Amino acid sequence: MTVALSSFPITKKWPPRHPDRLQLYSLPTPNGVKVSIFLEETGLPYEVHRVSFDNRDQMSPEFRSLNPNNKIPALIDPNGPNGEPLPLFESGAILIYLADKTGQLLARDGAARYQTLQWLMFQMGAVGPFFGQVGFFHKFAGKTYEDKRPRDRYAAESRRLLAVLDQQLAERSWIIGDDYSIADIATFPWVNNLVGFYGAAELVRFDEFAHVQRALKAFLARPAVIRGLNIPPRA
Ligand SMILES: N[C@@H](CCC(=O)N[C@@H](CS)C(=O)NCC(=O)O)C(=O)O
Repeated sequence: MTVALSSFPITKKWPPRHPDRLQLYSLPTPNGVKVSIFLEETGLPYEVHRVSFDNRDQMSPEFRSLNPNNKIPALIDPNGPNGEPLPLFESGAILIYLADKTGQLLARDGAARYQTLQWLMFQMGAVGPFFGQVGFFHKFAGKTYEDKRPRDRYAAESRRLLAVLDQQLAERSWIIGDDYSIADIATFPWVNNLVGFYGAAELVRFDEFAHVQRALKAFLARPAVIRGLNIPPRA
């Protein structure tokens, strides 16, 4: 029996205008834009709904019915496996699912598939969490803490991660080689955020990572990235 999209409580708070399209619930944060950039790169039809942090939308019962971890991005594919709607959260899982659905930006099999997933996990398990802590201690509430040891610890680890990435990019255009992939889509929004919005370029001495700088510049020049970085618009 096919489950209707309307049976998902989240559709009561954010009614779909195009129920046949992917429903994305997001904001243009480094995790949110991974999905909008992927969708813009591939042209998969979707409808985006803004989850306002100012209104604490992520804590609403409707949003939590889709993601009990109350974080964006989350999505529903009305036409998932076996034609049933598929609800998903966690940006890495969403990227893998959409890449497999479209056959784009992740090899279907072979070494390249697992190398892409390896670097995606590197982003999910290390780059995102550590860069995020730099944001907290350098730009947000933790900025006023007198004890600078937490900030310095996260900045040092972020520098180390940037060095790993720099070495990987020294002989490659993109993270896994000549092919742009979901590993790049997951990683560069975080690098961009670290040195842009968080203002931590000096703290992590970003000028020492020439290969990361070059790849970030190429990433930010892609038309789909330019669009995706502002989807959904903040207001
Ligand atoms: N591991 C999760 C992390 C998601 C996440 O941290 N999202 C942030 C925005 S970048 C969020 O929704 N924050 C709202 C909150 O914590 O209340 C993913 O990659 O999807």
